[in-house]
Amino acid sequence: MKLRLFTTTTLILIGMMLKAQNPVLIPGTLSGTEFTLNLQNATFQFYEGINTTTMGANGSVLGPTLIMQKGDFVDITVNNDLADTTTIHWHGMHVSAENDGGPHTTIDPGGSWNPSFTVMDKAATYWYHPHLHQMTNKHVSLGIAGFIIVKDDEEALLDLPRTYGVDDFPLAIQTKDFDDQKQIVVPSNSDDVVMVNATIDPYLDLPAQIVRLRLLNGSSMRVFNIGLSDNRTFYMIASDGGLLSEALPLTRLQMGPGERAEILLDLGDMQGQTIKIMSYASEFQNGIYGATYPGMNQSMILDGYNPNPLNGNDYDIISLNVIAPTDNPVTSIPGSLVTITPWEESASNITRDLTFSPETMGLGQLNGNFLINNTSFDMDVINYSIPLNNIEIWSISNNSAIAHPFHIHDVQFYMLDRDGTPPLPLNKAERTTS
Ligand SMILES: [Cu+2]
Repeated sequence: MKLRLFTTTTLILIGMMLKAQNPVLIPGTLSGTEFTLNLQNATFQFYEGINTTTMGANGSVLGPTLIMQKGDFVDITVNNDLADTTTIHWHGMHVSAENDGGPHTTIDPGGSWNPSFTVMDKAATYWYHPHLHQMTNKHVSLGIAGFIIVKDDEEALLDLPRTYGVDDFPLAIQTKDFDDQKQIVVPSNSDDVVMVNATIDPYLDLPAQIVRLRLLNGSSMRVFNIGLSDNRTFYMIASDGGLLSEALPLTRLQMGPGERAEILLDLGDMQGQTIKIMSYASEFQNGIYGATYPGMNQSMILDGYNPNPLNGNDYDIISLNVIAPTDNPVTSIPGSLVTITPWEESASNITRDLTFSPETMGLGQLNGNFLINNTSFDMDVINYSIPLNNIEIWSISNNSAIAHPFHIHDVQFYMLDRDGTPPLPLNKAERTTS
């Protein structure tokens, strides 16, 4: 009898550990044309009862979702109440350098920054984060990151879910490394805790209908291989730069750091059930941060990388509990979305070759810096001066042993080919990235 009791208790405990415990935090929203962000030092309880030192915008961690309308002239005040100098960058948006919060546009401790610009971007999911030179990782890892949702007339015409927090959810997927006192370690290659919107072991209740998820890989280095636990098809409708021409059915979606994707899930027949968003990292080839080995050569070392249960294994990102549908739900996946007219290749003015390489070759290369065209980033050097409205072909080669994400401030791009092969449908979805 005692043994049975013990057994039952053990099973209940295991059951509790497997069940997602925490309702995912949904950031509040700010909308209109005037926005204020107050950057602050704070503490946040990632773990119940334990205060972790963090940074946040208008709160203890992350920041409010900024909802902007294409064509609006927006005026933003960023107050820096941190002890550190920092910047805030509107990642993915078409914004002039002085308003874009790159490493040169610093805000001193106690200072303010007041960018303003016309929103020229298509409806899509963008994000903001600090971008101080060599401090970006620290400030983002400690907590500052927020979504920007741009809306436009084209998107408004489509029968898509768009009620924030009801059938349209932003999900920032991040991994962090915590020390024994549950403080965030940064920099670190030992990020073994997965969170969504700063919530560890999260769940989200979703209505039994078509729902829209705005996924952001907000991690510093980790790549995710997004899929659903029952391997059901989901539908990608937008990449970093806007809506695709049609909904793209997928069972896997690889997302690099900084990347966003909007997906639709059809949960119409699922009420009462639970599925999970997973990262199927066991499917990664080596040479990706998140694979069993981070370098293409298995002898290559990345300090702190192994052992880590996330590397090369499949793991849960968030549990989705399907609840009753809302009134007037969206019930079908739209076919065509928007018309996209890529620039003509023949219209390009110049081809530039950019080659990534490690600063030092050899088995230790992953621990070192990386270069573009054998050149390191220099705050005082302008590498290219590009005439406004130039159409350019950039040919990107990776001569290092690890995959790198790539993005350009201010501008979006279309993909012509990958290793000489025209884009597959998924790669076409990468047509714009930033
Ligand atoms: Cu950026």
